[in-house]
Amino acid sequence: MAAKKTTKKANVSKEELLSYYRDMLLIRRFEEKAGQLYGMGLIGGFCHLYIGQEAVVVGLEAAAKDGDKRITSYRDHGHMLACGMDPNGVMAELTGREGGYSKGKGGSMHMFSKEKHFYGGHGIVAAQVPLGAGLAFSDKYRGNDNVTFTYFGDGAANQGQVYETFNMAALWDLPVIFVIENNQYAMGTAMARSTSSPDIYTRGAAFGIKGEAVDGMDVLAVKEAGEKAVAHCRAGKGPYILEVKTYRYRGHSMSDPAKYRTREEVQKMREERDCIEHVRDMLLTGKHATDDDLKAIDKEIKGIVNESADFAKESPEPDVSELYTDIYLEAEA
Ligand SMILES: Cc1ncc(C[n+]2csc(CCOP(=O)(O)OP(=O)(O)O)c2C)c(N)n1
Ligand SMILES: [Mg+2]
Repeated sequence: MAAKKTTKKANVSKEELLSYYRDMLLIRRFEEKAGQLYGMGLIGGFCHLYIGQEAVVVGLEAAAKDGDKRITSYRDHGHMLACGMDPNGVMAELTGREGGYSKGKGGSMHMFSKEKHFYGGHGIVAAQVPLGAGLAFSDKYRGNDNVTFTYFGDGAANQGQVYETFNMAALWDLPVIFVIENNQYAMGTAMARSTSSPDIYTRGAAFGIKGEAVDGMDVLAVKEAGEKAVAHCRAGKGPYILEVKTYRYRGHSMSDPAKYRTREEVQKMREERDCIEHVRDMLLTGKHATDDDLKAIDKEIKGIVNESADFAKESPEPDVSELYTDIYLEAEA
């Protein structure tokens, strides 16, 4: 189960709360729409939705600055939207269309944005972890103060390459934040069946890497922990581990019937711990927004998501000649 509710009396402005609400809602509605398009056969292959985990990326993006990098697994749509990538380009990539971020040739798991410093989208479990350390190495080498957010799951945390990476990141004081999105399951395997210790964040101790666990259903707690980790990295103190306790509401991918957990378990999380409802409550009880204000935001988000779906349906499929492009880097003359 995710960590207990930990929100202290929040020192947060109305504007901040509204922006977190908006950003988390955009991810949720976008993912719901992606699920629908998948059901209609417009999205092929695999599709891993991020519903339930929205507070993780939104909280951490609130702690980031321009120039910081991010890299993650296949469950990546939320990360792309949270760092400001265009919903139209993301949705069109999901449907394999020319207007997509990889011109329709990459799909859900292979999208990148140089402009937003988003380095994918990786289908091989934990492959992004050494790559993330490499990105951080490049910043250290260049002598700037950027940090790299390297996201991976509780299942990925059991991969050997994670520990090879921890060693190098600590040895070279790389400015990388290892964000373990602990959503309690790796495909159909509950964490207790695969992982020897429930506290994954302690696994950096052998390498001298500081770590902490955070309530991932609370966007403010995530942001606060993110700011601490970022300050550590920017000060040149090396890597930091954040184990963010979260929960995915949907199956592992769209083809997962999720028979390994009860409906009641999912329902309980939705009803008692939902990250969007939590901010909604704060906005209403703090009188920062009225029901009508929130309805207007909901409407605006729905409009953005519907537009992205229309764009994704209307954009043409890539031309056959595109099979031969973007394979090798063209040498400059
Ligand atoms: C090296 C490798 N082994 C196995 C798989 C199959 N696989 C895909 S996702 C996954 C589970 C990963 O779970 P976790 O790291 O907790 O991430 P989550 O899906 O929960 O976000 C597995 C075993 C793979 N893609 N790559
Ligand atoms: Mg997991």
